[in-house]
Amino acid sequence: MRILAINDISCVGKCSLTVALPVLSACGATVDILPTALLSTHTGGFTGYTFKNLDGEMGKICDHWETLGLKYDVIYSGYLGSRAQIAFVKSLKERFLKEGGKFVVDPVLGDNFTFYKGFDEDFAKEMLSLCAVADYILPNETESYLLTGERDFDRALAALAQVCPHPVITGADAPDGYFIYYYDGERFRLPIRKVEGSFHGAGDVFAAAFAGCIGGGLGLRESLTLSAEFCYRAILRTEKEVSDRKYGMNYERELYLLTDAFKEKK
Ligand code: PXL
Repeated sequence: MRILAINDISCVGKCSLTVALPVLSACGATVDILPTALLSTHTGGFTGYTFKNLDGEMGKICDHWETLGLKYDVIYSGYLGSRAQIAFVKSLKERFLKEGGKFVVDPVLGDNFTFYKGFDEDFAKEMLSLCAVADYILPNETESYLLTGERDFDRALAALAQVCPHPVITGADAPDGYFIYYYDGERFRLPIRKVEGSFHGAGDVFAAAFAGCIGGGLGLRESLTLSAEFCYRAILRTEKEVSDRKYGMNYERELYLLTDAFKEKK
């Protein structure tokens, strides 16, 4: 299984590519990376960070790859640094996804019902157009709202199902519990365990695990269940071991859950 991970490199504060590489590797994938931006830290909670947009490099990198004839079983995209970049990533499906391959989009926009720094309504609109070419999208509850304008999860999921065949709303805090809402021909809810508080990088840990599971041949529900369990255990560990949550999740010692699940698979 060969996966292309498109995401930024935040040098400090575990998220994006520094998480995607180990997590996807644990699922047995060969991982190639297309960095979208280079930051000294991620943008959530740090001040004074450096930010270098890699728009100019991405096109050249992909032109070179075309000469190598590279094709992917899964393309997984996360944090994108500009609207132009979103348009560019859309074109990569055509150029690099194998016939029958899967395009997984984590529409990284925000958390706690606000946009991450540098993102706005226009950016969300462009992100929705990327969702429209994806097989699976993984918005958190904030992103599902920013993409659809709906706070109600059933209505948000229904709106997203008009755009993409398999929308997944991760970590939905509903009146009757905490769920993953997803659409697979009809609407389903998967109950998940909740830990109070917010954990930076949790969305990236979950999304990378999901891309690895779905690329590794697990079904949709099975992929969601395993990714949620992996993420939950990493959250428990982080809660115990990490005093400053902006530095990200301690997921490393839970990677065996993924390696074990995939050890019999080719
Ligand atoms: O984890 C999402 C994310 C990814 N990349 C960058 C971010 C964030 C969230 O803050 O700032 C650069």
